Amino acid sequence: MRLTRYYLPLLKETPSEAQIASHQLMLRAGMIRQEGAGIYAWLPFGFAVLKKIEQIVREEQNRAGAIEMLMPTIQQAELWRESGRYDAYGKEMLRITDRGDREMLFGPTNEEMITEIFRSGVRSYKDLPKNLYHIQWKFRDEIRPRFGVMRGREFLMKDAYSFDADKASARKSYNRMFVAYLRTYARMGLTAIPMRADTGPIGGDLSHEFIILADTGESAVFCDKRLLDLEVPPADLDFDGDLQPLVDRYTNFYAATDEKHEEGEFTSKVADGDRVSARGIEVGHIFNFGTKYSAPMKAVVAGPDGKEFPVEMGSYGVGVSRLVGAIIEAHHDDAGCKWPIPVAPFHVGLVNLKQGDAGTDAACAKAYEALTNAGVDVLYDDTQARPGEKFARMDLIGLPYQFIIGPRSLEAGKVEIKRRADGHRDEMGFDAAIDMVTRDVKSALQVS
Ligand code: 5CA
Repeated sequence: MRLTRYYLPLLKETPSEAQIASHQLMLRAGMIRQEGAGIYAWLPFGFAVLKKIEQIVREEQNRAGAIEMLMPTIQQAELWRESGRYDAYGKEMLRITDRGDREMLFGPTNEEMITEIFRSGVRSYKDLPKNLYHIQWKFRDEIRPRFGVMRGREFLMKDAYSFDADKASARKSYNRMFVAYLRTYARMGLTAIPMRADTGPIGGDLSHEFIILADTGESAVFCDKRLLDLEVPPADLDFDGDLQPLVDRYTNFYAATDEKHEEGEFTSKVADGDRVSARGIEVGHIFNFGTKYSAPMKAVVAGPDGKEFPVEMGSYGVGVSRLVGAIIEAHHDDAGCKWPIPVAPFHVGLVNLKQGDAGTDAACAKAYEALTNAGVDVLYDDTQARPGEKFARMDLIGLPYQFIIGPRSLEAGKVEIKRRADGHRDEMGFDAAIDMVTRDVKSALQVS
């Protein structure tokens, strides 16, 4: 993509309404635009990141055996009366009436709807287990939307719902999502720690929040430092096997959010030097709530003896749009974003230091073609801006590699490569540079 043809409205000044780095950088780097309190338009650069995150979430859900579908954003109040949550949900629910005065709502979550869908299609325990998910916009009329996409009113969530015949099988479904989540966040360059958590309006007693440690996080959290060093489960893991030992390896360490924190247990279980009390960003939340919805909504199946019983359920959320902010919180510096390769909107920023010069123009065209042919996504700064402005812009938008071509280096038969993550710079021959960047990008995109 040529920058002169792209839509990347950058801001020079830090907007005063943005208090945390990710919100400031998303506005400055032309990723989002506020259209109302907690409501954002996703501009092309931000949308590209959102789609990459969504795709990683999808691949890991599929790997764990969940099946994708799509439910509508608008729901009927009637369904929520069946579960008893219509009144209980309170002012966070955006309630709507249609022209026939029917009560509707913009879905804040989908337990009721998926339970209705399940009960209309499944009759026998033989059809279980099942896990269905979608990636869809939600609306919650938060009292205090803030920090940009971190706490929005309209936000994108992946929500999965599992259905099992008994508690032991439901635990297996829970474990599959637990492990899928560890892989999902790791692929985005994040270390997410599963923590014992409160269940709020979703309900149930078994629940974990997945938390990224960050000073700007909204939750106070407590955990064992050793959790940060655990190995990520591999891609070829057998999701039909027994995942309990793997899950136990994580949950044996102390980790809890504020609401579930037990100071006595924390100090007795965790050595002095390993105690972390910090702030964190909740990027996912998984729940097992038994028959909380299936019993009142009569989502039943027939057992081997023909007798009907309500199914065991769980739900599993990932904050897809929140993750864009969370990744920036984890990967940025004073100059701007530093995108990990798997979620980067483009892999390489190609900088022509003397646009209009026949030599640099031709070398840039050649680099653009070679990288693109090798499957590397390039944003080519082909504007007339001065080098200083081009460098600042590239640092702000944070593409993993900068490929810098100017008359001086060309004369020496070289190009300059800057790695945004650590600022490392290298001068090398044209072909060697293309090879190195291509190799690095390919290996970072390899899923293992
Ligand atoms: N139905 C369940 C799980 S599918 C559920 O709704 N869980 S939740 O309320 O915990 O939300 C799931 C995830 O969505 C959270 O972990 C968080 O990452 C994200 N999320 C929740 N509220 C917001 C919000 N206002 N803005 C952005 N992301 C949010």
